[in-house]
Amino acid sequence: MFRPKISASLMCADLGNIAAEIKKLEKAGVDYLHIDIMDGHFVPNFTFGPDLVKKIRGFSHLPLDIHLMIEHPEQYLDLWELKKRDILSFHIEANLHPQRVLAQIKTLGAKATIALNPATPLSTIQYLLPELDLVLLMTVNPGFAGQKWIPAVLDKVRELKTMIQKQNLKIEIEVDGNIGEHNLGLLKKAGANIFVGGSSSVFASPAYVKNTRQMRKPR
Ligand code: S6P
Ligand code: MG
Repeated sequence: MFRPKISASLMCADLGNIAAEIKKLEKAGVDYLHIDIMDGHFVPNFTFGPDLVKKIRGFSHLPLDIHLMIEHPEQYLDLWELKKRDILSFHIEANLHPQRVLAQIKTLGAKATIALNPATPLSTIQYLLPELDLVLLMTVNPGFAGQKWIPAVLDKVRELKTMIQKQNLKIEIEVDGNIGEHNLGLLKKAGANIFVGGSSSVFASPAYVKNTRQMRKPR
């Protein structure tokens, strides 16, 4: 049976109590901790860095889903002490030699993932599909939590799923940005299987167990 994977976006957690928050997320049964890394250039905001990521590893067994929203991602791949089940994504808009970066991520042991902004066409990754473990489709323009999703991405998810099936590949599709009750069913039907839970879902109230269960509800 299809089981949606939930990646909880730590940017939306109570950062003053991050260890306790992560324990709550573990109890809620999320599959990944989604960690947004921003550099103030690729996106107009800053978030976490490698020291905090190291600390998080110290108090959670969950795999990390590290989303690099930075320029020159190729220079910062080995900062995260990647483990086998981790996801490491970088933006196609931020790199000119993606095959090289994907191969490096695989060597470091994580799932090789490319992220696309809402306006970036799928043709940019057409020739990369065989190198990919996962594609992260942004449903908002990256940089901030609490935005409204861009429904045009729904067609993009559908189109990507078709491209993957045509080539008989096993690539997961993750969606990120304002994922919640209003669009989960649509995105799931379109072909997504990993859902980033932020202020619109997992963190919408303090009841993380209930909120996560709600995201997994068959629809
Ligand atoms: C946005 C970032 C996302 C957010 C997430 C927050 O730049 O990549 O991962 O943290 O979208 O969730 P929400 O429900 O507030 O959009
Ligand atoms: Mg993200």
